[in-house]
Amino acid sequence: MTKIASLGRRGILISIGLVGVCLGAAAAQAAEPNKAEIDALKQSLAKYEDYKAAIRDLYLSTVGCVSYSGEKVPGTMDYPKGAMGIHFVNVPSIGPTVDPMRPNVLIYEPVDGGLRLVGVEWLVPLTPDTKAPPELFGQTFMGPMEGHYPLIPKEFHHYDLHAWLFKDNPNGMFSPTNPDVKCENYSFPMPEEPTKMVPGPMKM
Ligand SMILES: [Cu+2]
Repeated sequence: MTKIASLGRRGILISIGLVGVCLGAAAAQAAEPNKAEIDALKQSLAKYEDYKAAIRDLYLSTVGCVSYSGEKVPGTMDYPKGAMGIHFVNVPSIGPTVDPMRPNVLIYEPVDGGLRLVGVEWLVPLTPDTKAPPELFGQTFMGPMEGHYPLIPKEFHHYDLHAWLFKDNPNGMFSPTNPDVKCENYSFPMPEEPTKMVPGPMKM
């Protein structure tokens, strides 16, 4: 993996071309998450079903309900058609290490004029010291990629992992988008272009 970082520009371009294939393979090989671990996590986060509790703990809303059309664009993330929902981000917790019990983002779906907690996300910034993509629950983080513009600056190069803990995802608990999460009938829909990949260590 670290070899990729030392490859020339050409190597990086080739690697990016392979990303779609690699992500598919990584998902297929990912270990089954430990059920007890996931249950404990869900239990500790259940208080955030009330979004006001999340805000009091500084998970702040980024307002737009993010979704992707499923369009495949070379050099970008392979996001299946579906939504990522409304991200409530706890900025102070974002750093080089991840706490499995404290995701950096809570994800809400707009439902009947309210907000339903549906998932969580961990974010790890890409730095010159990054040797390999982070892993959690036997899953390798996706990326590295740009920030999800326009709600996050493009310059925020990072890895991320989504977990749909509170709403089933037909594509799997750790798929980045959930086709069953809807942004329609909400005042701030935010359809986004698939996020650009950036060079850096990734798992093949
Ligand atoms: Cu997300």
